[in-house]
Amino acid sequence: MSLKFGIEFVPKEAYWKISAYAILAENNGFSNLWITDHFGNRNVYVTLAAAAIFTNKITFGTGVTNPWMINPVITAQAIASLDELAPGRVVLGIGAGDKTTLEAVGMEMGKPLAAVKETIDIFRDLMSGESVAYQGTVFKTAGAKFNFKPKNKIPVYVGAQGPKMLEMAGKVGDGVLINASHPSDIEYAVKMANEGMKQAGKTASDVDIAAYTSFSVNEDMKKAIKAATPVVAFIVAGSPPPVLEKHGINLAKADEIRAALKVGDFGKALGAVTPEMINAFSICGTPDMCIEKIAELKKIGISQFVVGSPVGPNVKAAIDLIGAKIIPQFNKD
Ligand code: F42
Repeated sequence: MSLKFGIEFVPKEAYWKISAYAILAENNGFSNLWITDHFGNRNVYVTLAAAAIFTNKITFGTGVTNPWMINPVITAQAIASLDELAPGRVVLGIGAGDKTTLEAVGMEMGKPLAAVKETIDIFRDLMSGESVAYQGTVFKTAGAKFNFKPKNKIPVYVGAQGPKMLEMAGKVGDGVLINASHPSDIEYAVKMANEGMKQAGKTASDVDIAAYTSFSVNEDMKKAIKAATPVVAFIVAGSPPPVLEKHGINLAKADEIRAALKVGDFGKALGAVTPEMINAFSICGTPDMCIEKIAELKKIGISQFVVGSPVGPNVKAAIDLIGAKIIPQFNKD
């Protein structure tokens, strides 16, 4: 089976720049475009709307939104409206939400598993065009209904890391977005998602399992690593000790990075990033090095490989390089 390629963009860039990247990605053989959702960046739906208008065939969606910042009915409304801009090309990506970001606006995560599941239920019910009376533990609706009729069945992808969320993603999702880059993390996540799929009587072709990686490619390995280093520093700073220990990462070094980032000393933070950290939390290097690592993930069972930030030291050049040298390697079988 061939492997699909997706690409993630963070809308810290304006809509026109991401639209230009989206066009380039589409022309280079990427099938999926994912836009992240954090309130500090540009709005995810404005960014997606622009990308929808400027592209022709790439499938696109939130990568990922959450149940807390936007009520599920508005999420459904936004996705249904996007589907009118680009019929049949839209997906919903939903996850528990980023704890730090939520706390910054005084929101508590509450029951993440229930909230994500209930958002998916309400989303699907509303998309059917019927009046929805839903009694969840987190969300309730009393006769919510759209005044327009959504036309297409829209796939739902669940962003998941924890064992229960992964299992639920496999059980109820049309896709799973696994935010990890290392084979051991992907292997565990695929196993948990498969568990959920089994419970629902699903087979591999029913759920698109995506590795949502931190990625950097360049013909010069050192340049690729240099571009990945800031992203890895932030991942290390945000990772709990068990995750760091699992990858043999020195906790004192991780503390050093966290402390330096907190006071804005980026030089010190980036200087403390080790090769072990780069290896654990990114896929980076020359095209050949990346091909080898992607092939390993494919063997584990992923069906989509998502090229995430930073993509490469030069985003445009990296997209062209992926299209010329990497994607064709996975279109052969
Ligand atoms: N987060 C964002 O805010 N923006 C993004 O753009 C974004 C992109 C993204 C892409 C892929 C991806 O996989 C994740 C992404 N995230 C993004 C992060 C995402 O929002 C989550 O923060 C991340 O996936 C971590 O969530 P998790 O799947 O590990 O779930 C956490 C919350 C968790 O604790 N899960 C437990 C588990 O085992 O899976 C479940 C805990 C549980 O069972 N809770 C009970 C319940 O009902 O929810 C309640 C327990 C109680 O005590 O009340």
